[in-house]
Amino acid sequence: MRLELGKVETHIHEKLKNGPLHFVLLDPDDVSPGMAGKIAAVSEKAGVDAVMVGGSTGAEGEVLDAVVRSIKESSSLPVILFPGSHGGISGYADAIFFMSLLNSRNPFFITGAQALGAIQVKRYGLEPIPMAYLIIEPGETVGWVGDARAIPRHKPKIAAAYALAGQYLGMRLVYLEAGSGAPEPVPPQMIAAVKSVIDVPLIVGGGIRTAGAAEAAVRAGADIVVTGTAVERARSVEEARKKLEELNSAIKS
Ligand code: 1GP
Repeated sequence: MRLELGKVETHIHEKLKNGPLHFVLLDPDDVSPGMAGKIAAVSEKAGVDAVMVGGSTGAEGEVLDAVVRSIKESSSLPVILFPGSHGGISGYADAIFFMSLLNSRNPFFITGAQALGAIQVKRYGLEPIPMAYLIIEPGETVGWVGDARAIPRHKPKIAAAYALAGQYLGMRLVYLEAGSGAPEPVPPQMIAAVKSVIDVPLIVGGGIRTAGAAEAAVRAGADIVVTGTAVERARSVEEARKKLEELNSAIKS
């Protein structure tokens, strides 16, 4: 059987030909379905390329379904699940980052949750996109929950080794994660070191809240920049729109 890339992954590759992309992450534990829909609508207008939905705690079941459905009703952006475990699967999304937390100490986050979720992904017809997920210090909640041996910020070679191992294991994306709300994003030197050894697209997220930080990530080699907290913290839809435009133009300038 020949494996063909799915619709969302193909779309990502097509868009990457024109430059770096901006994905917005919405955590159903932090945003209501109504707000998620509104943020998705302004994200699309601001030029964001996809919405990721997920989180480490409480992003499951009805709450998750309601957020995904609201986003689908309010925008035509692809919705990609970003699950904390097999509980983070919703049949209403378009695709799922089928991710393995490679530097976890706990096999549950490397292959266990994946085995528990695989049949459901197939049943729902979700497009799985295999991804190497690496936690960089400080790692925040996902680092703690995922029992990660967080890669030290000053050790870019360790990140590069894990990223290349992920690619050789067949993963088609690498995600460097400092953790949602991290005080500092992944260091540019580490992004550059990883970029220099892999051929698959590189996603970077965690702690990117300003145009300067987004620009630095792209300059260092990030293909896709993820922003979550910066947008979720906005006190109004108008404030979210302004933040999204600022981040989006920094990523694409
Ligand atoms: C977290 O990388 C994402 O999984 C986004 O992080 O919330 O800090 O933008 P922020």
